[in-house]
Amino acid sequence: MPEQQKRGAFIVFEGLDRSGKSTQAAMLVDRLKQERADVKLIKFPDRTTPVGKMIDSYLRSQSELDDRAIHLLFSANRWELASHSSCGHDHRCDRYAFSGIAFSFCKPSNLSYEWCRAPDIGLPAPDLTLFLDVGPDTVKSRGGFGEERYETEEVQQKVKDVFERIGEEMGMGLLTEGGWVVVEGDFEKEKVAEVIWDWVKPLSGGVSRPLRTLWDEKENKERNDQLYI
Ligand code: NYM
Ligand code: MG
Repeated sequence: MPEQQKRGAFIVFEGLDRSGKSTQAAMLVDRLKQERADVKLIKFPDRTTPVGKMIDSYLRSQSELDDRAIHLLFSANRWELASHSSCGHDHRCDRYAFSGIAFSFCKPSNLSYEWCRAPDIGLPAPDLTLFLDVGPDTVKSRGGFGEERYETEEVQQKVKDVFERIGEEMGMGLLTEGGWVVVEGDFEKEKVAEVIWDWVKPLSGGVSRPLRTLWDEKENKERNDQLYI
């Protein structure tokens, strides 16, 4: 495919609370901006939209919501951005649908895994998801931990277990279907950034294959033949 038809890669950062995602996403965007001007960093939840404001109030325990209702709000928050801005183009994203599943599935109300995944089916799929692997015992000692809902060691351990399941399902590695990569996050931030750069570099010149969609069965059948960058 000619260079000019390449699109920007859609790269997602996932991990526990206080695992360093926001820092690494910002460092990566700064680095990429030296090469291309159109790199955009988005973050979920996006607390600035009307839906995002409801989420923010819930996370800060200023309001109570049914577990299903808040789950659907998190998903709606992604869909509102997916339809406004072409979410899959030139974007680096701090959290995505995987956080949606991980944090809701481990709640005591026992929502099923399939139910948690369903509202996000059809969203733009990342080309690469970098899971920043930092243990619950580490994040609990980081500044600010405990200020928001879900920030307990017990919840973070459960969330980590669900993220592992998601990673296995997505498929590990850059050229496999889900592009899920585990990055050891318990090092100095510059060192972690270098490891991340090694993964991102092959995608930094753009991607040829069409943007895929998350968990779309029809597309899943077709896409295994198209694993080229
Ligand atoms: N969270 C985030 C969810 O429960 N579901 C979601 O879909 C997303 C995107 O919100 N504890 C949780 C994970 C975090 C919290 O995220 C706020 P952040 O990145 O700390 O602002
Ligand atoms: Mg947080």
